[in-house]
Amino acid sequence: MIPTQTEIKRAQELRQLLQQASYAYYVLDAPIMEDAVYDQLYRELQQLEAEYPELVTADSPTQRVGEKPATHFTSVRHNIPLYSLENAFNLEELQAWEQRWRRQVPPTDSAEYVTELKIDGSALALTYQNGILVRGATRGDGEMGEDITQNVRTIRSIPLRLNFDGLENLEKIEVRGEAFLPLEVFQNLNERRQKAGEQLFANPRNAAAGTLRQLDSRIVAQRRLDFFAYTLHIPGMDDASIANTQWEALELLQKLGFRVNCEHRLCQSLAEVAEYYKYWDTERLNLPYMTDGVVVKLNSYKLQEQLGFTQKFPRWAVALKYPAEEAPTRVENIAVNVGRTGALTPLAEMRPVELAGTTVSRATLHNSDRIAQLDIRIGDTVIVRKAGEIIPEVVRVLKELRPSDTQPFVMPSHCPVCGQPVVRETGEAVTRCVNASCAAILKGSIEHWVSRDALDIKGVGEKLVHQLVDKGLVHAVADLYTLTKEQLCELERMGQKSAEKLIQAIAQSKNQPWSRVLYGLGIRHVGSVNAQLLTDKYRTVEQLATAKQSDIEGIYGIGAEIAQAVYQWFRIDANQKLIARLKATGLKLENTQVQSAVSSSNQKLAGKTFVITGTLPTLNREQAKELIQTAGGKVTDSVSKKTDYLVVGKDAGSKLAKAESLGITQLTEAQLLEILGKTE
Ligand code: 0OX
Repeated sequence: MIPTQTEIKRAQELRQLLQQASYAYYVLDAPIMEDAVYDQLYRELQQLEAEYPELVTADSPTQRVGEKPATHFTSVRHNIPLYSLENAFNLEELQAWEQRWRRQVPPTDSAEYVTELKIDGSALALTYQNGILVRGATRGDGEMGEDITQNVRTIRSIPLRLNFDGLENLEKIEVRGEAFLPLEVFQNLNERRQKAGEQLFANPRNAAAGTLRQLDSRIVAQRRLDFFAYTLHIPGMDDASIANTQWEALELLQKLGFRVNCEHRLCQSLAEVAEYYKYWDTERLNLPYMTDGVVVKLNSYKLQEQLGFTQKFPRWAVALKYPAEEAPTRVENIAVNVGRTGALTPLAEMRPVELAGTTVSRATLHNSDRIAQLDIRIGDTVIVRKAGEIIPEVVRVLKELRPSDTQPFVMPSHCPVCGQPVVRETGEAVTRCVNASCAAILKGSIEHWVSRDALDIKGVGEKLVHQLVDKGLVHAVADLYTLTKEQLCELERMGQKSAEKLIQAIAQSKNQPWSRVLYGLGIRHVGSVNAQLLTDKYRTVEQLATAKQSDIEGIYGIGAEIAQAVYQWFRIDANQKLIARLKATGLKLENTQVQSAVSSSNQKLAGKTFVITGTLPTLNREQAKELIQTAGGKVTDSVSKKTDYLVVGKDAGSKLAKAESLGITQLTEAQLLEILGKTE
């Protein structure tokens, strides 16, 4: 079918409206449209495009998320190399830089500088052809980068189409800037990774770089990367014809629709630059993103041109770094912690040192590989950095200061808590204690079991858990359910009333749904979202325990690593016994609601709230809605805490990200039909 003129015009109009709304929200931080209205217009455009694929354009807001994960990234040569910046670590070095550049140009009295905050993220090179984003690439080695266009498209503050009024003759534009993860997003991401037993990102920069190199752009879209633009090039055209200064370039970038960091200043002297630098030294700790210095640029393009570049750097710009985030200190001990997954984490205990406003005395050394790489030893003087102003890390060892009697650190061959041999599997960086009854693992697993997203047992904190394990009252989570008032009353600061309350809270947790029980078991990689996905498919523990690994992997959203971890967990005898005990205590190890729904045939989705997003493969929106409603479910337009399921189709929009952030279970059309018993 061919679209009518009205449909063509409507698609254009919708694209424009959505672009404007997105620009106002993500770039200007001043929304002009309600979320619900945005979603409605987005859906209308999606439907039009689904009906007439020829209406899809590269700059359509629906094109922000790709449908298929990439298998690899292609290497690309940058049209103009991406230079890095020379560093200055204090104001003397800054002065030396000024003296150097002044010697290389005819004498000039005054020189204006533009100062910008140095965003600690990952540099990106964006290419626009006739105003449309055609390529997004990583910096790489400055000459060659990787083509990550599909991932770059997911960054909402990067325009897919430039606001081109009066600049239509600019055939090709290259824009450079910094992609970054806002600190809050970074913290949330790490919290989720911790809960799922995954390795944490050391700082927002690593998290941003790692995210940009994700092969699945749907994951990138959920991570909420942001972008500040800072340079503009027009290949083959004298840059001065569109801007004469860096200041004008920043203004132009804003006009074109980019987010430019609003803290840039025009300085008439180095003294003003110094003021800016000093002001932000403390103030930057209040910013919602990471900065590691200030970039000082000569404002005049003419001066920039005269100065040119060295092999690596522009001579007309310098990064004035904040050095206080790193400091030397001595390693007094290397302790080894055992977490709930049994992972042994070496921890440097150091002489306390002031870093970015806090006292640091411990830093994780991650694993044996990292220790070997650093060759860190007890007695060494090391440089510690407060990475991301959050997690302290040891950056390097000052070997020249090493005392003569130090010994290389060796990971213990036996668990420091239970004394059993530890294992390090081939290809794994982590050494683990695999003794299921190890007190450290046990304490960690009980703390996880009682935590808010798991069985949510109020009143059982870290101290109590330690007492219960150390006194031998609890050897497995199942023992919590046989604790008596008398046993509890013998513990420190435990009265009759508190003991009764505790027993009641523990008993109440038997009403928690199967998905929480599964999450509470603490299987590696099974966070609460994955637990929901698994229990939606496997409605009883027996079904899950006997499922084939390939079937588990077949669930949308469950990858090979997760499937393997789940499959292996149920193959361990002690775990099977634990399940049997938990079942005997009356905990829910099956989906009672859906089960009874199956038997009551036509009201399978009673009490459940659904939201539909994206284009489903076979059903249109109305058909899906009708099916859900007929089965007793409710369909609403926007995602909230009350949403039970998000039915996701192709090109899902902002709802998918919101659902992800709220941990709402996602279903494909096929999964929905399966629940409804509508599959052949
Ligand atoms: C930043 C940043 C980095 C690029 C090459 C010449 C000047 N991380 O915020 N680089 C530049 O500009 C360089 N500006 C910045 N603001």
